[in-house]
Parts: sequence; C-alpha cells; structure tokens
Amino acid sequence: MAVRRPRRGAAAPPSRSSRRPCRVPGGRAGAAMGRAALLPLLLVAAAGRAGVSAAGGPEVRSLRGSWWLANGNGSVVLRGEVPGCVHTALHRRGLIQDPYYRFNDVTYRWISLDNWTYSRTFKTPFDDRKWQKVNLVFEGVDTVAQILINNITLGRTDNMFNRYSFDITSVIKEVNFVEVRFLSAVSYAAEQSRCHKAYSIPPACPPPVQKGECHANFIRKEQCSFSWDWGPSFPTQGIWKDVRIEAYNHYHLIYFSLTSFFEKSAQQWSLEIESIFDVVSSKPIAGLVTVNIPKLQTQQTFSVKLQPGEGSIVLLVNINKSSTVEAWWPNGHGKQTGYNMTTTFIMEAGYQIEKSSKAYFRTVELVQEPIPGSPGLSFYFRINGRPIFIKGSNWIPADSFQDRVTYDTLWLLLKSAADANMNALRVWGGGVYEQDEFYDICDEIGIMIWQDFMFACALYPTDQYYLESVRAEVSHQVRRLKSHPSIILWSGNNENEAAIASNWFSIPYADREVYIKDYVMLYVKNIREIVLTEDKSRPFIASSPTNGLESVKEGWLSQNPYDTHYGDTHFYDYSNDCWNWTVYPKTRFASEYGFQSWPSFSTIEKVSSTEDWSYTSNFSLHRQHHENGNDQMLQQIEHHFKLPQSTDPIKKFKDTIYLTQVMQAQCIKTETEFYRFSQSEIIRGEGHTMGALYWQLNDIWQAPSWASLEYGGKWKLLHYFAQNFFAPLLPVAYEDKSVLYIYGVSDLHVDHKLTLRASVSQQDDIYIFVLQTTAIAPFVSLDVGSIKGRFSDNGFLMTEQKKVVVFYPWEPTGVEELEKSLTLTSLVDVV
Ligand code: BMA
Repeated sequence: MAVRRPRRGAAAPPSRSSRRPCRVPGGRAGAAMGRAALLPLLLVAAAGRAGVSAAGGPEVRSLRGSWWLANGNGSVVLRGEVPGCVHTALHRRGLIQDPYYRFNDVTYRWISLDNWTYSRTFKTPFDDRKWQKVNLVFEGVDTVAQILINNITLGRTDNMFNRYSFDITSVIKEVNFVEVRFLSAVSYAAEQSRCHKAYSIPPACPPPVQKGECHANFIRKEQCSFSWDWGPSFPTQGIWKDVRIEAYNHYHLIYFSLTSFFEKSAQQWSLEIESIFDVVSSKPIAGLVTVNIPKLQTQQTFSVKLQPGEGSIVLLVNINKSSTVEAWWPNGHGKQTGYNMTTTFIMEAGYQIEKSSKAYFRTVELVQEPIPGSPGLSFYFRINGRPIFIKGSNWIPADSFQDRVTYDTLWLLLKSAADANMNALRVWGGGVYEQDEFYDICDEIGIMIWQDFMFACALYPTDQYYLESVRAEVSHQVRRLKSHPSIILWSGNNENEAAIASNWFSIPYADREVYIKDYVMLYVKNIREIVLTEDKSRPFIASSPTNGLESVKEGWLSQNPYDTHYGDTHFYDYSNDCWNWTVYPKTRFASEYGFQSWPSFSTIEKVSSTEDWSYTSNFSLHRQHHENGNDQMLQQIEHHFKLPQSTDPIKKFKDTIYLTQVMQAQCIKTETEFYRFSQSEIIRGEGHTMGALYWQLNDIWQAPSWASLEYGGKWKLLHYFAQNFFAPLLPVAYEDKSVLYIYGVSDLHVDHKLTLRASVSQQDDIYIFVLQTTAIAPFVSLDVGSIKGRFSDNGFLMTEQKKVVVFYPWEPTGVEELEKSLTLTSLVDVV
C-alpha cells in the first residue's frame, strides 16, 4: 500500500484512543478548549441555497476539491476528494479494490474501524479584516469529528444530517490549516451505548446474516450504513457535502423557502416566504422586500426590520386573483407548472439581495374521516382537492458511498419510476434525507414524496444531548426541503411504533412505559413540535405503519399499528402462495409490501468471479442479508414452476435468477392489483385502499433484494410489470377475468415447444426488436447484458406470432452490439 506524507508539517494526526468521555447533557463533549473556548460556536440549524447577486455581498470560498487523508497512526496517507469519503478515496487511488467486489464489505471493515483525519491548507482569498464575520460552513460531515483550524478546536460534529457553521472571525489567517479529525462511527456508537447506563436501547446488533455493526441507533448517521437486510455495512467517514468559507458584513441570508396555501372561502392562493438571516450589526436593519411573479401579475413590497442575531422574517404574498394559477400536479394527473419569481431585499445597510426561485402551487390533505359501512377511518391524500391513489415504491440510498450518487444516477432512477406510471415514492427512514437535486427532479416530473425522518426499526435514546442534535437536524432538514411541492408528508420514523406495539425486542411488560415515554418524547414532543412550527403546509404522522388519528387517540402508540381499518400498513408474507390474493390485507393504504429477487447476471457478474456463479455458492449466501431469503425465493417459485435442473451450473444459475424475477414480478403484480382493486369497495368493513407503495424501488449494491431497479438502474422484470400494473387504465377485475388470465399464464408453460427469434433495427435514437414465436411463450424476458437502457415492455406473455418491442438506450450503442448481447428467455427455456 502506497504511503505518502502530507505536504504540511502537521503530518499524520496524533493517534487517539477510541474511548471518549460520555456526553454531558446540555453541552458538547470535549467542546473547544483553551483559546477556542473564547470563540462563540454557532451551530446554525439552517441550510442555505440562498444565492445573492449584488456587489458588496458575502465572499464565498469553496473548500471542495483535494484534501489530505490519513488514518489513525499515519501509516496510510493519501489524497481524497471533498465531498467524498475514505472508501471512495482509497478506491480511486487504487489502494483498495472495488468495495462491492465479492466479500470486500467484510474484508474492508478495518477502514470504518480506523479514525481518519481530513486536512488541507487554504489561503484566505480576501482581506479578512474587512469582514465582521467569517464562518467555516460544512453542509454535511459524516459523522463524528473534531474540527480544527490553525490547531485551534472550533467544535465537534456528531450528526451527519446537520449543517455546521463555525465562527472563525478571530482565528482566520492569511494561510490556514484546517483539520477534520474523525472518530470511527462504529466505536462512537458502541461507546454511546455503553454510556447509556440506565437501561438498554435495543436492538444492540443487527442479525448475523447482515454482517453488520452494532448500535446504529446511538449515532445520527445513515442507519443502513451499519448494514441492512438488503445492504452491506460501510459506515463511512468523510466530508460528504459542500464545505466553504463565507464572510459578510451587516447581514447574511442563510435560508430562504416558499410554501403555498389556498384559502377555499376566498378562492385565494397565497405564498408564505420565509427568510432566515444572521444579522451581525448591533442595531436592527430596516429595508424593503419586493416579491415579483410576472406571469401571475403579482408584485408586492413589504417593509421589514431585521433584528441582531439569527432570526427569520415571514412574508405572505397574495396572488392576484385575476390571474389563473396552474397548480402543480402529480405524474399522470396534470402538469408540474412552476412560476418564476424574484425576491429583492433592499436594506438600509449593506448590500442588496436578489433571489430567484420557482413558486409552485399545490395543496395536500391527509384525509382521515369515517367511512360509511366501515369501522375506523379513511387514510388518503387529497391533492388540490382531488383524492389521488398513491402508486409507487420505497426509496433507499442509491449507493453506500453518497459521493457516487450523481445527478444522472438520480435522474435515471426517478425517471424510471415515472416511466413505470408511479406518482409517488417514500424516502424511507433508514437512509438519508436526499440531496436537493433529488427533490428538484421529483418536482419536475411529478413524483410525490412521503418523507420519513431518519429513524428505523429501532428504539432511540432521548437524553438531552441527543435531543438537541435531533432538534437541529429536524429544523435544518425541514427548512431545506419545505419549498418542494413534491413532498406531501412528513413521517416520524420507520416501524418504530410497530416495534414497541408488537414488542420486537422482547421488552418485559414492566419496563414498557420507559420506552413509550422515550417514543413520545422523540417523535411527538420534539420532532412533531418542530415540524408543526416550521411547516404548516403539509401533514405529519409519527410513524409508518401507524393508525394515524387512532394512534394519537391511544397515546401515539396503538395496540396494533397494522390495523386495516386505520392508517397505513406494511405487509410481508413469504410462505403463502403469493398468487393467492386472499392472503393480502385489505388495508386503507399499503405503504410497504414486497418479495425478493436476484438482480440479472450481467449485474452480478461485475462483482463476482466464476466460482461464485451458482445459487448456493458462498458468494450467493454472503450477498443475501435476509435470513433464509434465497430459500424463500425458491419456495415461492415452486408454488408454480419447476426449479431449474440444468447440468450446466451457469445456465442453472441464470435460469434461477430469471425465475426469481418472474416470481417477484408476478407476486407484486397480484398484490398491487388487489390493492388497486380494493379502492372502490368495502368488504366486511375493509377496503377503500388508496395507496400502494411496494418495497423497494432501488438497490444500494448488487445483491438479492426487494428492488425493481438493479444497482446501476437496470430494470428487473418487476419494473416492467409495474409499468403495466400501475398503468392509468388497468382492468383489475380480479374476481373474474383477470384471475383467469393470470392463472392461465401459469398453466401454459409446461408442454409447449417454441422457437423465438429476434431481429433488431434502428430508428433515430431507439432500437426496434421484432420477436417471432412459433408457440405461446410465457414471461418472455429480453436482456442485453450491461448495455444501459430499457425496453418498452418485458416479461410479457407472447400469444401472437409477432411482437415489436422498443429499446431506449441510456448511452450510445448499435444494432450489432445489441444483437451480440441479446439473450431471450421464456419459461420454456428453463430446464
Ligand atoms: C421493511 C422495511 C425495511 C426492510 C424491508 C424488508 O421493514 O422498512 O426495514 O428492508 O421491510 O425486510
């Protein structure tokens, strides 16, 4: 391994013991010492995408780019990019292999157990004496670190979802040395758990099959980075978002947001504009703010006064009633119209700010009201006054290494969701609050977002220090995200109401109250309170699944959060035959349900070697993080198909992969059609289902999982099926025709011989595949290996002799390349 020294004298950071004192309530553990103790430490709980555009404005110097990275004892020193993480840096420098290759998640565990330091020098690009305030701003630090500038400690970070701003006015020099000394997230979490002496907070560790790390619930970090039942353990360290120096006089806009409201009685749209400032002058600053939305013939001027310190001003703009406002609609229901708008701040002191943004108009209501003929309450979304059936899936982080998630990655995955006729996704609570671009794309293509707060499948501490950190996180994220019309709901956590109600962690009855108290303290008294203060434009629920208002009535924890008469449900059943729709709960809203499958061979091939290519190889077992997952898939297949018998091991592996995908697609089609069909009926008090979000949309790596999109974006058969079962006009006539149709398909495969041929031709940017068959072919799958793109249809039943399928490439390709890569499989090819 190459070892180099950094250019600066600081060389390798001093090695630190992984043991640190427990946190002190109300203070920051080991907060700035010596000189630094005199510095006011500003933890700004707000994000700024606030752009300014006039002379005299703040000076901003980005510290993105190349930094030095060193491990704890200085034996590994390398250059790495910021934003980024240690794993990506080591991989880019060739010091480690692809972390996703074979068993590397376990082999490279040492990286996360070490304590790394990021450092760099920078020249102050301005005369620092000219500025009243200079800040060092981190948009995201992953996660536990001590921040130093010129050997002076500025403070500590412990929450990757916060934004940190340190006042460096009195310590900045002409040339500066900045260091971010990380502590292993794994060691920190273990230590926090050890310090929490009064009672344990389960779960201690993930199940062994996940090969993960323990005590993820003790650190405010992407919970699935300690492993999940579809993902590896890579508890990264790094500066994962932007970092910069900003200098200003008088005042500085640190956050700017818009939310829309509609007053029914007056038939009036209005916009609430919130601006959060840091005012450094000792006296209030008065000025004028002008808001202009030319297309809506709306212009309004307000006189404002900014008070010293951090504070906000809220303006309410009424939209000109003689203009027609086009609302923002979800995919499939209308256009996603937005209006260009400018907000100009002209203040008596300092500079002028001109902020350009897009104003969207849409309302959202979560309707929970009695249903005639049914006990319980409804649970559905009314968008712009219209009840909308929510169709879609659940989103998990697109990569273990967030710096690899580009705009293109997000676009491809989200566009694939929209192309499959989805109108919504749930950003699940075990991952991250996604980057701004994610929500920008959703706004643009009409994907509604059910946004969880990042707590999942665990109980959490509520000591004062922890709560302070969460409170800062929640205000920051709500302020950052609330302008997005795509977000229709805030939700406190994933499955934590259910975890207590169903006693997942075997808590003795006598101790239950402590955990209930913690639950209410965290999600209701803190998170909910902040959300309600920060954002009045969309609903909040405390958990998913929940009974909604019924849970509230029962003290926020209902006896059975899976009750089909209230709220949303999660439902998993791997043992019953998934084609039997009677096993599914007739719920008000299905926010999670799913079945696993394997990703296609071309995806697996990239991270494995020949010896791995069998369903029972060590590799296949290693990648499966869900107990008995591989067997469960075979059992489900066996309900309807013969298991592959080929003597050629690779053919057998490929056939099995294909069958897992057929099975998954068919199972979720059956279940989703059941939910869609249940929309318009009440049977024995159950029904009026108004949402179907299957688990899960995307993958974090190449492994078996519930996803319909493979790592890299390739569509599994399920995703092609989703395009059909989410189609706007779907005949979901289960009781009669559709049941016969679906079961008819399964009956056809056994004794039919057929020949399938594929000719490919090009037409502009698309490719036309003409398929010919001599007999009926069930579940025809077209696969062009690693060529990026998608077909217009796949996994279909071919009853006609000829079928035309279009291939939409995502990168340049050619007829010859496609022909070479094409494999055609149908059920009759499986031997
Ligand atoms: C639900 C999710 C995830 C999990 C999935 C599959 O519980 O919330 O935690 O990955 O089921 O088991």
